[in-house]
Amino acid sequence: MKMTFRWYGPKDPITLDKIRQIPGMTGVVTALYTIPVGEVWDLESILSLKKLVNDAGLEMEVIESVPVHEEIKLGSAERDRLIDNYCQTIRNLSKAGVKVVCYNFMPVFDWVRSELKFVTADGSNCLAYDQRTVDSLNPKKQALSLPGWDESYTKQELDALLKRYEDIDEEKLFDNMVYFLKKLIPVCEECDVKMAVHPDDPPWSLFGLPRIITSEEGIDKLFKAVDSKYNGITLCTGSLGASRGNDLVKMAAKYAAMGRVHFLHARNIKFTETEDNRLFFNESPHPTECGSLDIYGILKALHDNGFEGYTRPDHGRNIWGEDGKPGYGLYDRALGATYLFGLWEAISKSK
Ligand code: CS2
Ligand code: MN
Repeated sequence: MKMTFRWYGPKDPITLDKIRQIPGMTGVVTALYTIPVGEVWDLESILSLKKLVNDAGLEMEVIESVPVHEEIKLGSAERDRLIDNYCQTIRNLSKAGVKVVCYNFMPVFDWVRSELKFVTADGSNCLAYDQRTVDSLNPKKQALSLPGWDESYTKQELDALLKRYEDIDEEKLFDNMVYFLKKLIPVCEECDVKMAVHPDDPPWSLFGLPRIITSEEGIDKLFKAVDSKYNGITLCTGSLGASRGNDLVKMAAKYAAMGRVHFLHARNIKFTETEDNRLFFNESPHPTECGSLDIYGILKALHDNGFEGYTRPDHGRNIWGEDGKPGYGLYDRALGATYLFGLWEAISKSK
């Protein structure tokens, strides 16, 4: 396991120097944030980002994310040109020593939460999901915005895009994903870059848009359709874990044994029972004891099944007065990293 930390590039207030001081940290997970979705990431820009990272004593072997253009997800006539661009980006990343690319295949919106600063009992704040609030949102009626979303659309463009998705059900979206990967994976095999799809977060359909990377069934189907080790997953525990039907320990063991887990996002969440049985969870500190997910069991399952990929602490809380990007403050993620690092050492040495 290689411990990494997400870094949002030169504008991130959490600098590379700070990241380097977290025990066990080998590298950062980052991206070129200024290149419009669909355009090729040129080698020169990739190399200058890499230089910044390497000069700080860290590696840049994982990219999160190279976003997939909506035209590819929609399967329109424009997709071939955009897939060619994506392939060229992969070739360029490979020349810079990148080993894993994380991406997602969620239409229009990335992760969805109802609160960005849910205050917990100890005074820290974190991201939370209250089904009642989410059920009341309608992107066709009111403007929605969350950090991490592509905000380059105008209201009209967004409406038009949502309209086009009315014809896309889960089956069509899946076919479009397979079409994309059938062209992309041979390039990845040639240049030794592993694709690691991030599960849908949360793992169910929202606002009438289809979502397909939500469960063991969906992942099995994807692996079968494009059967290559280069077609793998990012095991994001907090994303898949929001659906109580997902047995994460089983999935970790199974997919690690298949050599398909290239990247681990360790995130814990805590469910709260509600009077009306609606779903409510908040993101908790990483240790097993602090949330509802068995982080120890997941790491052990990965270890027992030969996981050798990259790991990063996923979302943390804002603690100690920090006012960081929601999910991406320094302190709680750093605590998470040392916890994960310690767990891994203990699991390794108890063999
Ligand atoms: C991340 C995702 O912040 C997060 O929750 O795990 O935004 C992730 O980067 C993308 O879905 C991957 O493409
Ligand atoms: Mn994640």
